[in-house]
Formats: sequence, C-alpha cells, structure tokens
Amino acid sequence: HGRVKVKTTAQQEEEKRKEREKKLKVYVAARDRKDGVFDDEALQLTQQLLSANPDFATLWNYRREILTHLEDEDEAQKIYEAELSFLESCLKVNPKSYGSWHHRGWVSARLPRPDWARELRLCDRCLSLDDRNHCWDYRRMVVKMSSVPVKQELEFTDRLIGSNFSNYSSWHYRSTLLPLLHPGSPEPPPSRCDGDPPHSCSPPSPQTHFHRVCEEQLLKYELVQNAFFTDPNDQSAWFYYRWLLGREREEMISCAYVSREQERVAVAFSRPVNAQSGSLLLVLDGQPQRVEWRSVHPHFKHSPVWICDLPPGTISDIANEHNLTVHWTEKHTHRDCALYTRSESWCRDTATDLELFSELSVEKTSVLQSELQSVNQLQELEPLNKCLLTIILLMRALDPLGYEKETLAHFQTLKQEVDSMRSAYYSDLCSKFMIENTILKMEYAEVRVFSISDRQNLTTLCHLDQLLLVTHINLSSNQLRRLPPQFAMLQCLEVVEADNNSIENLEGVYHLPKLEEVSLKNNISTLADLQPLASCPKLRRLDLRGNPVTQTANVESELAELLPSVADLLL
Ligand SMILES: *[C@@H]1O[C@H](CO)[C@@H](O)[C@H](O)[C@H]1NC(C)=O
Ligand SMILES: *[C@@H]1O[C@H](CO)[C@@H](O)[C@H](O)[C@H]1NC(C)=O
Ligand SMILES: *[C@@H]1O[C@H](CO)[C@@H](O)[C@H](O)[C@H]1NC(C)=O
Ligand SMILES: *[C@@H]1O[C@H](CO)[C@@H](O)[C@H](O)[C@H]1NC(C)=O
Ligand SMILES: *[C@@H]1O[C@H](CO)[C@@H](O)[C@H](O)[C@H]1NC(C)=O
Ligand SMILES: CC(=O)N[C@H]1CO[C@H](CO)[C@@H](O)[C@@H]1O
Repeated sequence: HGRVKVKTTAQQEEEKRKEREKKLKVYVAARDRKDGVFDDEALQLTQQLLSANPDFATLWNYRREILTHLEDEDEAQKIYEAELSFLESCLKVNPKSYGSWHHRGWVSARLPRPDWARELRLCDRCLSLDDRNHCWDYRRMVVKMSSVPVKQELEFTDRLIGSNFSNYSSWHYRSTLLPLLHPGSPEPPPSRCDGDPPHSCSPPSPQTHFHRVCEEQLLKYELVQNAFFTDPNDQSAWFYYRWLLGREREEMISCAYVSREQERVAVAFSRPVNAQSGSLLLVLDGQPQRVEWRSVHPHFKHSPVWICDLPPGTISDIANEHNLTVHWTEKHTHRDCALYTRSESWCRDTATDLELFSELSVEKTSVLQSELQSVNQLQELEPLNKCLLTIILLMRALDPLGYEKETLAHFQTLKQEVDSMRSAYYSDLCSKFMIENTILKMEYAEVRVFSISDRQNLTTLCHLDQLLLVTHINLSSNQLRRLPPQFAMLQCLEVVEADNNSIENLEGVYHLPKLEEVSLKNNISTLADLQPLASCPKLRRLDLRGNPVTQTANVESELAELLPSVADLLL
C-alpha cells in the first residue's frame, strides 16, 4: 500500500486497444444510422465522437443534418444554445479545431436570438490563448453579424500587434479588414477554400490586383503608423508590408521558349509550380502533344521553370513554321508562341511589362514621396537609426534605378555602422535589389546579357527564373560561394564568367544544353567541385587559372576524363 501502481506497457497497450475499439463501435453505429436517422440518440453518438476528435468533417455534417431535423420539432433557440455549450467544451480541449469553429459559425447563424457580444468575448479569450487558430474566420463572421465597426476591429489588431509585434495572424487579419474600411482597395486573395462558398475559390482577377481606388488613404493611414518599426527579421510584418505595397503577382505563364535544335520547350511561371501533376498541356499546330515535363534540376519538385522534349523531328526543319500553345489548365490560362523560320522563338511578359519590381500608381507615388520626405527628416534628426531600411524600401518602391546609388550607400551604412549584427542579411537583401535592377536595365536595353561584376559584393543569386533567355552572364568579382540549383533555369546560357568569387559549388551548372564557355578563375579548390560541369554536353572552353584545384596531381588527365568535350582548358 501507499505505492503507485505502475502499469506495464502491455496493460497500457490493452487499454488503448479497448479505447480504440469503443470509438470504432460508436463510429460505425453513427455511420450506419446515418440514413434517415436524425434523433436524439444520433445526437448523443456524434457528440461522443466529436468531443474526442473534433476534426471529423463528415460527422459535423451529419450533426448539422440532425440539428436541422430536430429544430422543426423542438424550440430552435434551446437546441442551438445547447449546441453552443457543447462546442465550448470542444474548443476548450482543442481551440485550434477548424471543424469546431466552422460548426459554431453555422450554429450561430441559425440561432434565433444570438448573443454576438458573448461570441466576441469568446473569440478574445481564445485568441489570447493562441492566435494561430481558426477563430479568426469565426471572428470575422461575428464582427460582420454584430456590426462591430471595422475601425474598432483595427484597434483590436493594433493592441494584438502592440503586445507582440510578430503576430502573423493579427497582421493577416488586419489585411482583411483594411479593404472593408476603405472600399475600392484590393481584397487580398482568399487564404483558404474549403468550406467557403464556391465563388470565393476562383482566382483573383487582374482587376482586383491592379485597380486600386482608395489606396492613397490606405497608405497614409498604414505607412505612417508602421513604417518606423519594421523589423527586418519579422516575417509577419514583411508579409503585410508586401501586401500593402500591392506586390501580389498574378498567376501566369510568364515565358514560353522553343528551341528547334534541342527540340525542346521551356516554360517559366510567375511562381514555383509542380507541372508533373498533369496541369500543363502542350498543343503544337492544333495537336495536343504527349510530352514529359521535368523541372530543371532534380532538386525541385516545385519550380518556376519546366522543360519538355518534343518528339524527334517535329520542329527540326527550319523551313516549317509552327504554332505552339502551352495551357496551364488548373489556372485556365495559356500562352501562344509562333515558331517562325528561325532557330528559336519565345513569348513572354517581361519584368518591365509586369512592373514586377515597382508597380505604382500616381496616388501611391505621391504618398510614398511625402513619406520618404518625412522619414528622411527623421533620419537627419537622428542619424544611424534603423529607419534607413525604410528609406531604402521607399526608394525602391518609387524608383529603383534612379535611387540606386543612394540605396547602395545606405546599405553600406546599415552594415558597417548601424546594425553590423545583421550585415549578412543586408548583404543578401542588397544582392536581391541589385539583381532586380540589373534585370530592369537588361530589359530596357533589350539584351540577353546579364552582368553584375566588379566588386558589386553580390552574396546570393535570386530571381533566376527571370533569366531564362539570358545567353551570357558575368558574375566576376563578387562574393558568391555557389551557383545554386536554381542556376539551371538559365536554359539558354552559352557563356558563364564567374572569376574572383569564392565559388566551391557548381550544382546549378546542370544539363545546360547550350553552355560552351565557363570562366572560373580564382575560385574552385577541388576536382569534385567540377563534377556538375560534366552534364553540359557542349562545354568546350574552361578557364581554371588561379584556382587551388590546378595544384592537384595529374589535373590535366583527370579533367580530360571528367570533361571529355572540353578542348580548350586553361590551367
Ligand atoms: C498575439 O497576440 C496575442 C494578444 O496579445 C497574444 O496573446 C499571443 O500570444 C500573440 N501570439 C503570438 C504568436 O505571439
Ligand atoms: C512574440 O511571439 C513570438 C512568436 O510566437 C515569440 O517567439 C516571442 O517570444 C513573443 N514575444 C513576446 C514578448 O511575447
Ligand atoms: C566581366 O566582368 C569583369 C569584371 O568586371 C570584366 O573584367 C570582364 O571584361 C567582363 N566580361 C565581359 C565579357 O564583359
Ligand atoms: C563593396 O564592398 C566594398 C568594401 O566594403 C565597398 O567599398 C564597395 O563600395 C562595395 N560596393 C558596392 C557596389 O556597394
Ligand atoms: C581578379 O582579381 C585579380 C587580382 O585582384 C585581378 O587582377 C583581375 O583583374 C580580376 N579579374 C576580374 C575578371 O575581375
Ligand atoms: C580570389 C578568390 O577569392 N579566390 C577564392 C576562390 O575560392 C577559393 C575556395 O573555393 C578560395 O580559397 C579563394 O580565396
């Protein structure tokens, strides 16, 4: 006596088994009774099951059927109030259950005399326990039904965000409230579809993306409040900032490229997709083609660029013109591409067409201008504070090329004097902006040469999906450590220059069909690093001067074996 009885594992297992068996029995009973049985007993059965597992969608549906039947007989108010207390006990156990919140929404809507104030208090309570739950959707409904002024709700999110700045859900909720306060401004795209009425599942139309009426008001209100405390490490605030600046991109096929010689089609999308799910259809001269889509690198299941080979001989004769269409079936969009009597052809919207990197109306411009002015004044009063980053962002939104010099200088100051702890972050962000600017310049100049060289201090490569058509790239004298798998999206590449970096990983130089010349002076240290080059069939010139690898024994014969196509090797 007085001793704690220790259960053996076998005993515990047995208890668990019995528990499962019992649940199964109840479940089977509930399921089998489903047809036409909508009585109190059914209500009891579903209650037992749902209290244990509130994520049983079919059971909630069944329960709703039962309730609608009983509602006719009994007093609806009583039944639904009982349902609300049942739900409260469910939510106590599992406040994140989507099924429970959804059901509560349904019940509240049917309740003859709902108590919205009580529901709002319940939301407050649940959100203060954990803001990452499905209560937000319910709260939106309660707010709407009880006509809580949107302003008041915004103040509520202010409080949440004030108490913990990285409160993703509050930011997100805020982005759904603002369009209500300022009608005419964009609805953000729906975040989830299940359970919503069908119309909210359709993709947002271009109009909702680009047509912004009240944005001036919106921006004034929001920027002034938030611009000064944007923490670069805070994903939730960035998400919101991006939404605010209206950078949501339309889902589309941004480029289709055809090469006669490779008998190959490459397609770029506005975001990474998985084209192996059968969502891409290729039609050549009116005939659907049976092709295998593959991403540019085995590393990616989702990729913004996909390629496929056409059956041999279909387009190889340069004398024949062809019409090619790529359909992205799930998005109901397509891109046509005419292949004239030339070796290659492409169709696309460029970054400048899409204004991917700066998409601003007159209203936004004037608001951002005055915002920039006031932040600049603040900066003069109190130099070296973090609002430099806000200045950079405003400059980029206004005129990325025009403010390039200032932007670079501000990044230097941030890295060296203000916030050196995060210098790696600023370097990467600065690299991203430099790449965006270079893409814009390249497209204004209508060339296929991409060059960021000579101590531009690039630390990372991004937006490589925008470089599908580039034939020459010069990345010399930067601080790159790798050509990442995304580099394989440069399907037209013929020449790579990447001297004077610290590259020791060439993973992305992978099956580039046209690549002929690679210059990697002062980088690579081992032979193994060069392995990916072997997958490029046309490589004939390789410059490895000044690399530690050249000191390897038998380097010449080793390389001849590894890269037999290379005729012109410089060591
Ligand atoms: C969000 O804000 C609420 C309200 O202050 C807080 O209780 C909750 O813990 C916050 N969520 C996170 C993830 O910090
Ligand atoms: C704010 O929320 C984040 C994310 O949940 C958490 O890591 C952090 O500790 C919270 N900060 C405070 C002051 O509660
Ligand atoms: C590439 O950049 C380097 C460094 O700025 C430069 O010396 C070289 O001439 C460039 N290559 C070409 C083909 O312009
Ligand atoms: C690159 O870094 C060096 C050293 O920090 C600096 O002098 C130079 O201005 C930077 N280049 C650019 C384009 O920011
Ligand atoms: C690489 O660095 C060396 C030594 O600093 C320099 O002489 C050479 O011009 C650089 N090459 C390029 C392409 O920038
Ligand atoms: C000039 C230069 O930065 N060379 C570097 C090339 O990369 C190797 C490592 O892969 C470094 O050791 C060199 O300093």
